[in-house]
Amino acid sequence: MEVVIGIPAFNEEKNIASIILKLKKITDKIIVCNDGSSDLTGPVAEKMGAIVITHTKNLGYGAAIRSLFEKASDMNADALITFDADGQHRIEDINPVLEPILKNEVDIVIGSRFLGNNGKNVPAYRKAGIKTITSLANISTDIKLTDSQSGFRAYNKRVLKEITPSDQGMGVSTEILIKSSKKGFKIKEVPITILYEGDTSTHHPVSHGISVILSTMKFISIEHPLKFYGIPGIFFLALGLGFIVWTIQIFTITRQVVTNVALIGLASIIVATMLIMTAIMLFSLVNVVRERRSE
Ligand SMILES: Nc1nc2c(ncn2[C@@H]2O[C@H](COP(=O)(O)OP(=O)(O)O)[C@@H](O)[C@H]2O)c(=O)[nH]1
Ligand SMILES: [Mg+2]
Repeated sequence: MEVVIGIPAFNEEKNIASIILKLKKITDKIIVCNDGSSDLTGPVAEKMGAIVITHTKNLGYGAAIRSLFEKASDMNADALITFDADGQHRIEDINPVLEPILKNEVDIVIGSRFLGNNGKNVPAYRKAGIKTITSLANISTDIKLTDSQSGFRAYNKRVLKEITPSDQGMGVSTEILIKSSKKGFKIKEVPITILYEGDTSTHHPVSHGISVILSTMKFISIEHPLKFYGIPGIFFLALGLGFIVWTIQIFTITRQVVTNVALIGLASIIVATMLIMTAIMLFSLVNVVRERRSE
């Protein structure tokens, strides 16, 4: 089995050499996606013998994952492991993450920071953010995950061939899971230990969290437009009709229109119409695009 390790890297000259050196014990097929770094990440990685994909400007984590998928697929890899460049992941966790793929048990393995009893290292505010995003992602995937945001994963060949990540940023982690679940790929989590020493984050946690939540909602809405817009649409329709009926009832008794009640009714019906139209239009659009793609 040809195993490739892919490392997304943005300004990681401090860590990249030692990581590549350690990973060499596992495979000599190491790809680094140097995503517009302004430091020596690219030259250092190349010197260490990695295959380097260069983005001339910073496109984001998701764009790097996409480049790694494409390169691994071109190399005809049987498995791709994604591994962070900042030294937070441990080399000794690679075997457990890879094993279910080698045994052909599942298609994707996620190295979870929370499975078992090992969430202790994760700062509380990060834990809260990751949990929120993961519960959002769980709406759309069949299995109940504990860590949808881990960058430490293994993918088999089928996933590399069939999934094309499109999110440019950190939202790619949930995007891949939502698309994979739709295709019926099997996903499993195994516990890993995450290290928090030194500089471990590129982005501010708040903007990072918000952008991932928005992106996850986008992918859920595309995968399940009828549910995503239709259910709130029906809710607002019922609410609006309720207020209109109420307005009429008051009118028949008092011959007066209570404007506030009537306005809430009208506004709800307008919102409902918009949501229901969005649901139908998006549903049709997504299906037309899918049909064209499979022609
Ligand atoms: N290619 C690329 N990689 C990035 C970017 N931002 C972060 N990374 C890499 O993605 C990995 C995880 O990023 P990090 O900021 O540590 O995420 P966190 O630990 O979840 O906060 C590291 O290897 C980073 O070098 C980016 O804009 N482009
Ligand atoms: Mg990190």
